[in-house]
Amino acid sequence: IFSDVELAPADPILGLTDAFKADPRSEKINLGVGIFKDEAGDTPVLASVKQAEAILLAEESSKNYLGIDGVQLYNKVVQELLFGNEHQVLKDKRAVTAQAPGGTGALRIAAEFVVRNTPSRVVWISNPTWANHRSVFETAGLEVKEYAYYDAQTQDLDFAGMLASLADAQCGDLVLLHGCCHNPTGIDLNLSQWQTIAELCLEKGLVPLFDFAYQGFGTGLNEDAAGLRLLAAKVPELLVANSFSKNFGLYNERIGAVTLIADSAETAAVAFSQVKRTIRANYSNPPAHGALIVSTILSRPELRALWEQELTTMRNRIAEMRTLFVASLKAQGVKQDFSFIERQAGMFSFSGLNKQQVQRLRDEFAVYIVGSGRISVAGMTKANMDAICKAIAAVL
Ligand code: PLP
Ligand code: TYF
Repeated sequence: IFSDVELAPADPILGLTDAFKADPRSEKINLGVGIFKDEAGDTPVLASVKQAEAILLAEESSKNYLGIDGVQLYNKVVQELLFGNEHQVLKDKRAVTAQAPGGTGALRIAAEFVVRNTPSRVVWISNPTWANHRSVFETAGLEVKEYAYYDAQTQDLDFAGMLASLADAQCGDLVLLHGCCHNPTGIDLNLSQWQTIAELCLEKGLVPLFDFAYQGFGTGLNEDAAGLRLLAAKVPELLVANSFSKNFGLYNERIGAVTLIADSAETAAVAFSQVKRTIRANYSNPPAHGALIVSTILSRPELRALWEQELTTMRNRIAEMRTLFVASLKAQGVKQDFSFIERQAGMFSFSGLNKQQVQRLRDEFAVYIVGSGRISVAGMTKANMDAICKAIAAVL
């Protein structure tokens, strides 16, 4: 039965890492995959995580199964991080949360829950978006449609185009929205645009599905959640898939959560029973370690303060690299205006470099970026910046 299986195409981002690893050139630079690197080019375990792990090592007394929805304290602190302590949806108990294996696992559970339990079959994703969205949703049985998002001419948001696309969405359709730090463009909605999207969802009966993978990487933990909190206050039904891979540096622990908001506490509780059924049919119950780390940090004030400080350091380093990147391109004699890079938020910058230029960067300069022209600014350091900008200046 296996002899006729066709070879799968490589993941456009993770496949790039494989190619990078196989490259023998010592001067090679990987600005492909979205992984935070410090000034030394390392991705270390956060000090707050190490301290939480020390506590767990001393105090953990059993490896018994978790419940289907994971660590209870974790699910509570996740809700508070997403919505703040005072949000009406929490007071009304309209939000239910289940621990999930990463943001990807959360997206998959959310999608499969919708397909199995509701009449909705369509999800709208931005063009462009994270490469895995389409395949996660299609594998779960959703039909994927695209809304306009990026204007290549202005290198800015195409909000009019976004609204025009979503005018074709039907009642019950899901709309995937990046909570902040849009991947790959780094361009987010402002508050008045979030307000317009909230009104559109309300008017047409669209259900927002937030992908929230970078909380704290844009402006701050609360600022980055403003769009989510605004929509949650306006629309009756909403889903969130959040990830702690980036903001806790817990990439390989696979820790995230799926949160459902219904129009009443009763409906939310019934829906949650089906979310749990979906989880059970996939992996029975989640692994504990990542959830225990996050809940330990978020529930202890001194650890939480340390983590927030570490998150701020990560965010500030990326912002500093954006400024240096723009200045260094200028210093290399690049005449084109790259100031938009400083207006973008999060790990990524959508450079506007075309496929040919991306290929030359890789072939001639061993600088790896994603084919769309997306650059992981989080992979830049003061040490590699000149080499990167020289290479870009040469291919422009
Ligand atoms: N969603 C977006 C927009 C991402 O950039 C990522 C990146 O990893 C994910 C989801 C997946 O997160 P995780 O690694 O936690 O599955
Ligand atoms: O976009 C990125 O680079 C990150 C990491 O299949 C990633 O979100 C990339 C591809 C993938 C899983 C994670």
